Amino acid sequence: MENSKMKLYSHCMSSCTFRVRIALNLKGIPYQYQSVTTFSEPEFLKLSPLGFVPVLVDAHSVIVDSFAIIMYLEDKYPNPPLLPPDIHKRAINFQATSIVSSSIQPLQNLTVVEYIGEKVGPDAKLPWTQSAIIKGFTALEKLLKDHARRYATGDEIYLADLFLAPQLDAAINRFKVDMKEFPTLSRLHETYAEIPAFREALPENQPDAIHHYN
Ligand SMILES: N[C@@H](CCC(=O)N[C@@H](CS)C(=O)NCC(=O)O)C(=O)O
Repeated sequence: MENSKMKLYSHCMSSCTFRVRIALNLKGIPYQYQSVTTFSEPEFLKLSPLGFVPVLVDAHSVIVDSFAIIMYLEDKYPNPPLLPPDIHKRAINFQATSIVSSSIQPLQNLTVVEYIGEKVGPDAKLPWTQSAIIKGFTALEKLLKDHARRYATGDEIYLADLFLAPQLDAAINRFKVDMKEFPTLSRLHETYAEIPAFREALPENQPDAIHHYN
C-alpha cells in the first residue's frame, strides 16, 4: 500500500515544496514525505537535474517544479479545483503565481543569498533579500487589492493562494519583512493560518522540521 502512494521529495524550509504540500492537503491525497538534505547527491540529481525540490514521483512519472506538479495534481484530481472557471480570474491567478515563482522566490534562494553575502558582505544579505521581496509584494498588493476577498482572488482558494501563503510565511517569519505597506497581503497571511490544509503544510509541521530560522 505504502508503495502505491505518491512520493514527495521535500525540505521543510522549501517554500516551493510548501506550495505542493498545500495542494496535496487540499485535494486529500495521501503521500509519502521524502526529506532531501543533500541537494547535490548524485541519486537525487538523477531525479532533479537542477538539484531542486520539490519532486513528485507518481508510479513511473517523475515531475519536477512546483507549478508542473500542481497542474499534474489538478489534472489527475480535479476536485476541489485550483483554477477558477472565469478566464480573467484565471489570468490573475497565473500572474500572481508568476510574480512569486519568477520574480521573488529565485532571489531569496539560499545559493543566491550566500553569493550576495560573499560578494557584497554578510550584512548585505538580509536587506538585499528584503528589497527583492518588497518589490514583488508591491506588485502583488497592487494586483490583488481589487480582487481579494476572503482569499487572493475571491471567496475560493485558488492557485494564487498556494503560491502566496509560503511566500508570505518566508517573508514574515524568516526574512522579517516589514508588512505595513501590504494590508491585503497581511490579511491573507492571517486567513491562511486558519486553514488546516495550509497550517499542516507549514515548515514547522513537517517531519524534517527545523525549529529555528536563520
Ligand atoms: N521553479 C522551481 C524552483 C525550485 C527551487 O528553487 N527549489 C529550492 C527550494 S524552494 C531548492 O531546492 N533549493 C536548493 C538549492 O538551491 O540548492 C519550483 O517552483 O519548484
